[in-house]
Amino acid sequence: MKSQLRELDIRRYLSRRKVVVDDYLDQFLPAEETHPPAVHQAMRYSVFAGGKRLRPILSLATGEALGGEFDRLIHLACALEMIHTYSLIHDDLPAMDNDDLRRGMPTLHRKFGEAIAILAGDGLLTLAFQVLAEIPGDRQSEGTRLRVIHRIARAVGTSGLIGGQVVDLTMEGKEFTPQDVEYIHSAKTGALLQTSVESAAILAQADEQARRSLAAFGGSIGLAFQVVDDILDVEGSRQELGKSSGKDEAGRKATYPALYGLEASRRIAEDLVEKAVGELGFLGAKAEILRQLARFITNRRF
Ligand code: GRG
Repeated sequence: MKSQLRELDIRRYLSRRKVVVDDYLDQFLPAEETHPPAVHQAMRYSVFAGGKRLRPILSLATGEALGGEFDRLIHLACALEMIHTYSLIHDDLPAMDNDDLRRGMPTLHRKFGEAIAILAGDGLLTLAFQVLAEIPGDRQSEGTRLRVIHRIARAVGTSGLIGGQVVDLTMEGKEFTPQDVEYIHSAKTGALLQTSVESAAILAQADEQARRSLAAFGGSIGLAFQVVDDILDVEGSRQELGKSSGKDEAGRKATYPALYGLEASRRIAEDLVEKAVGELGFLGAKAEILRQLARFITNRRF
């Protein structure tokens, strides 16, 4: 009963925060009619096609638990969602996963064509760094802003997202080891989730020990998130997920269920979340939202 109530609470929290994040995304993104409209319409189409806004919400929740300022954190939160949306757009392209459904809507290249989809993805990635460079603050906070930008660039580049995607694509149909799968998941998916937490800690000027604990928390929930995504690809329906399912097995992708089976994968995800929650002790009651967000990751159905 208590855990059902918690689940309801966290879902309500997520939907309230999504409204706030969407409002600011709307302000940061150029209006559809801004010249040249084709690319701005496409950027807005993908950003507002749906999405749980987990990365921005994790970022806001972390920063706020540490007493960070909302006006600064919201720049970080929206930049992370722009980067995430760019990665989804490019991942769906014919040259990559060739998907026709994302967030319950036709993928961007199906709707606007491949060239505009590539450019809209590039536009979102670039705008994200502009929005980060515009984090408000006095001269003293410039160093902090630079550290945040550097941390995010590392998570998104060849040592993170792009590196993970390259190994994922090149391993398709080949024999893979547990180390391969852990690398792919941690880099492709985990890095952005981890940096959503860690960059918020940096922006809120957490001390070194707190930053490390939060980075460990983010790393574990990031990996757990992708393990659950692998499970949902086997168990979830296209309607529930708003994207195609069953593609991992068909494409002989490197996944946790392929390595360990569904039951063991579920246990791995739960253990990762418990390990993550164990890092939050220093925050006491202030970490309650982060704890619930972490548990939502293993309980989610979409
Ligand atoms: C840079 C081309 C390129 C790719 C990088 C991150 C990535 C690699 C590709 C994105 C596609 C993908 C399957 C990523 C795995 C992470 C994942 C499960 C994304 C979906 O995240 P959710 O569930 O999506 O948070 P919503 O729609 O709710 O935002």
